[in-house]
Amino acid sequence: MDNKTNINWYPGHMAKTRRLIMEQEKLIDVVYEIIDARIPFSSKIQDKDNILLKKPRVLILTKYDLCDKDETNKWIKYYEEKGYKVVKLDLSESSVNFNELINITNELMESIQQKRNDKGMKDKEIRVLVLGIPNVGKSTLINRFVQKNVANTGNKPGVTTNLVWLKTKSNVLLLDTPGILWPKIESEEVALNLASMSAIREEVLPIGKVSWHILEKLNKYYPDKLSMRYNMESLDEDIIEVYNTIGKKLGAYKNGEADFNRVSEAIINDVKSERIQGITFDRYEW
Ligand SMILES: Nc1nc2c(ncn2[C@@H]2O[C@H](COP(=O)(O)OP(=O)(O)O)[C@@H](O)[C@H]2O)c(=O)[nH]1
Ligand SMILES: [Mg+2]
Repeated sequence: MDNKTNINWYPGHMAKTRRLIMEQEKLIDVVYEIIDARIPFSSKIQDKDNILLKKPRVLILTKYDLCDKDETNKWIKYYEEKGYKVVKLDLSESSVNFNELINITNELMESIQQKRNDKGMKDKEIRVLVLGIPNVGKSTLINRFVQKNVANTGNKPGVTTNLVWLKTKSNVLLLDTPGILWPKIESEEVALNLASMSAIREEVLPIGKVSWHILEKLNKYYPDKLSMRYNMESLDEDIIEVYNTIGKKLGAYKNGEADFNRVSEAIINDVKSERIQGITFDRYEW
């Protein structure tokens, strides 16, 4: 296995995305920063790498249905104590209640709207940019939030032609293309957490390392889920034995050892396809 991990890999188009977003700065009222509830630390863009930090911001934890709520709620508390407005969402169902998000968005805009009212102007529609790293649910959020069956696109006067604002059932307008940022991966732990939740892909980390990481986390925090998923009577401390057990079950076991790649793919896919859920890999107190 390749032990040299290029965790600082940074795709070229990310720099371009950053620049494009910054060009639209004036048009954006509020930022929705999206993170994955299963990795509330690892999927968060750290302040120094973040953008539009002066804009009012809501931190949205998606995939709340898939997380370990006890652990994720500690992170929510942590972010709230840091001053973030936090909303948790389960976007797995097509009908999602966005009232809390809408209310918070309006609260964040209150003083700006008040200044307009003082000048005799009406409240403005609130223009929101959805921001986050890959695979956290940005597109799903936009699709669920946008009013369906309505001609919901079209350029507003004064807006650059390539920007399309989508209407929702509220006074919130969403920019049709989310801002995709790349995480600054400062530790292998973070990289592996991201890869475990498919936020970064195989080019960055070998699948053997990723599957090993998933098994270690399950073994440590969720042994019942591990033994239930792979139908193992007693959990072996030796993770190699877990690979062997899975390999035998999959028919991927030859000459006394598991086919490491096939078993790794199966493990990663078990998380991806939500066969293993109720898990949170970041721990607030390590
Ligand atoms: N179970 C569940 N899956 C979600 C949720 N939000 C997004 N997903 C899934 O996560 C994957 C990535 O979502 P997507 O919107 O494409 O992420 P993006 O790359 O940030 O735009 C898709 O398979 C979605 O169906 C959620 O709240 N719950
Ligand atoms: Mg997307």
